[in-house]
Amino acid sequence: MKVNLQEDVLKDHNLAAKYNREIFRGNQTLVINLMSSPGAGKTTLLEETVKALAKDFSIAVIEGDLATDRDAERLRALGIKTVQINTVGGCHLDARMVAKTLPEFDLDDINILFIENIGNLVCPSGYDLGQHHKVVILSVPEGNDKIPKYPVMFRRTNMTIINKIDLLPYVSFDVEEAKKDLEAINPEAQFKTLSARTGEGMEEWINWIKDAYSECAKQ
Ligand SMILES: Nc1nc2c(ncn2[C@@H]2O[C@H](COP(=O)(O)OP(=O)(O)OP(=O)(O)O)[C@@H](O)[C@H]2O)c(=O)[nH]1
Ligand SMILES: [Mg+2]
Repeated sequence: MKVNLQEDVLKDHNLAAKYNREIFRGNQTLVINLMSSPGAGKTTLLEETVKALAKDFSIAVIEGDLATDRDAERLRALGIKTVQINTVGGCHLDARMVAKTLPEFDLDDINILFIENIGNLVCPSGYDLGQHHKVVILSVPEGNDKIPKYPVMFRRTNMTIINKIDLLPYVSFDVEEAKKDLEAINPEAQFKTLSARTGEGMEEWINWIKDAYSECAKQ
C-alpha cells in the first residue's frame, strides 16, 4: 500500500486550522497572520500597531522564531500578553503549534490576536493557521522584484504592505511597479505602503484592522 504522507500531514494541519478557526470565531477574536522575509519589519510594525490600538482593544501576540524570545520581549515590554513559539529550525508556524498555545490566552477577553510568523517569504505561505487575514510585508530595501519572484506568498495573502517607505529616496524600489505586479498575481489583494518608523501610512493600516475587527465581531 502506498501512503501519501504529505497528504495525511496536511489533512492534520487542516483539521488543526479548522479547530483554531472555530475557537477564534467562538470568542470573536480577530486573528491576523503576519508574514515576511527576515527583517522586513514585522515586530516593529506590531509594536507600533499595538501602541495605536491598545487603548481601545485587548490585544495578544503569538511570536514565531527559530530561536530566542527577543521579539516576544519587545511586545511584553508594551504590556502585551505574548507567547513565544520556537520552531528550533522549522521555517514556518503551523496550526498545531498555534493550537498548543491557545490555552495560555484568555481568548474570551482578547479582541485581536496577532501571529508573527517565522521570517521567510516561502514556507509560511503554505500553512493555514485558522487566521482571518494573512498579511505579507515587503520592505523597500528587498527590491520590488520579490513579488513576481515569490508569487505563492503574494497570491495566498489578502494584504501586501510595503514597509520602510522612509528609505525610498535611498534604494531602488518602484512602488507603482510593485502594485502592478501584485495586481497581476492577486487582483483581489489589498496594497498599502507605510513606514513603521516614521508612522507615514499607519493610520490606514490601523483603520483597516478596526474595520476587520468590526466584521469579525458581527459574525
Ligand atoms: N528605516 C526603517 N527601518 C525599519 C522600519 N521598520 C522596521 N525597521 C527596522 O528594520 C529592522 C528589522 O525590523 P524587525 O521589526 O525586527 O523585523 P522582523 O520582520 O520582525 O524580523 P524577524 O523577526 O527577524 O524576521 C530593525 O532594525 C527595524 O528598526 C521602517 O519602517 N523604516
Ligand atoms: Mg520579528
